[in-house]
Amino acid sequence: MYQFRYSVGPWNVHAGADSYGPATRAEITLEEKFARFKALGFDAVQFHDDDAVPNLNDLTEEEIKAEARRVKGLLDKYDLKAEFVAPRLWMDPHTIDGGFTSTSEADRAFAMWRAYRSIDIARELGTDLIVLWLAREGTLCAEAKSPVTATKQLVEAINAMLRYDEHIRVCIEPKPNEPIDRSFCGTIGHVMAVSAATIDPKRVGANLESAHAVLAGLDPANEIGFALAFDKLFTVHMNDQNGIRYDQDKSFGVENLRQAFNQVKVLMENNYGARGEYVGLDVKAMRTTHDEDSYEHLKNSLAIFKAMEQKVKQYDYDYANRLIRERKFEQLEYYTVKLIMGV
Ligand code: XUL
Ligand code: MN
Repeated sequence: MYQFRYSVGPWNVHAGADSYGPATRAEITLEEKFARFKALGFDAVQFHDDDAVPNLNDLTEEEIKAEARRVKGLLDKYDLKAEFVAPRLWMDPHTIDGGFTSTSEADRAFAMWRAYRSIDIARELGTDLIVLWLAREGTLCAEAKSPVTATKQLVEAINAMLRYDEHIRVCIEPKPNEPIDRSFCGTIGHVMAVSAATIDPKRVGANLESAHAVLAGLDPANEIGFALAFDKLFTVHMNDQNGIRYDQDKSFGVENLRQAFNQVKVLMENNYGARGEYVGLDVKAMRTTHDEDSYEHLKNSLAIFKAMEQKVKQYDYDYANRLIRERKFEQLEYYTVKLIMGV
C-alpha cells in the first residue's frame, strides 16, 4: 500500500498575532521553516504567491519568475516539492471588496493579474496546482453584490486561468464565512457546481478543509467523500475546529477524534494519494505557544493523523460489514468508538 505524503504551508508556523492582539513569538525565516518541515517528515510545501515572492506587486513579471526560481532552489536544497500556489487576494489594498467578485472593475483586473502571476510562480516551483481560497468572494453587506453575477464572475475568472495555461489545475477551497459574512462558494457542493460550469471541469477540483466543513455545519468526511465521488479531491487541509465559531485551525483530531478517524478512513478507502495527492495540514499554533514550541502543533497533527491510519488498518471490515448487513448500527458505532479509544 502506498504511503501518504504530507504538505504544510509557511503560514502554519506564525508569530501568534490575532485580530485582537499582536504577535507573541518571533518571526522565522522561510529557509528555517523548510529545514524544520523536512526534519518533521513533510514532503512538500504549500505557498501563497507572496510566501514565494514577497512584494510581488512591485516586481516585473520576469523578476517574479526569477525570485520563484530562487525559492525552487531552496526547496531542492531540502528535498521538498511545492504542492500548490494560492493567490493571496485578501491582504491587498486592491482587494478590500474581494478579488474576482469585487464591485470594482479595476480590482477585478488586479485579481486576475495576481492569479496569472500565481500560475507563473507555480510553473517555476514545479507544480501545476493553483488553490483558490475565496476569502472575500462574498458580502459584508448582503445587498452589495448579486449572487448570480458573482457566481458567473467566479466561473469566468477560473476559465481565464484555465485558458492562460492549458496544463494548470485549479482547486477551490470552500469556506462558508470569515472574513466575509456570506460566501458565494461555501461548501464542496458549491465547488462541484462551479467546476461543472467551467470550460474544463476535469481541471477544476476541491480542497476540503476540515474546519471549513465544520463552520458550514457539515461533516468533513462526508464533504471529502462528495468530492471523491466526482474524482475532484485535488488536495485537503486537515485540521480541527470546535463548532461554529471563529476559524480555529486546531491540530488535527484534537476536538473530534471520531470525525478525524472518519476523514482518514474515507481517504484510505478511496486510495487518496495514489495519484500524487498530498495530505495537507492547515493548522495553527495557539497564541499562548512559546517560541521553542513553534512546531509542536505540526508534530502532533502528523502523529495523530498517522495514529488514525493505524486505526483504519486495524478496522475489522468483515465484522463491520456483517453488522451493516444485519443493520446492527448500535454495535457498529460501539465497535468503532472502542477501536478509537483503544479499549
Ligand atoms: C483560510 C485558509 C487559508 C487557505 C490558504 O481559512 O484556510 O489558509 O488554506 O490560502
Ligand atoms: Mn486552509
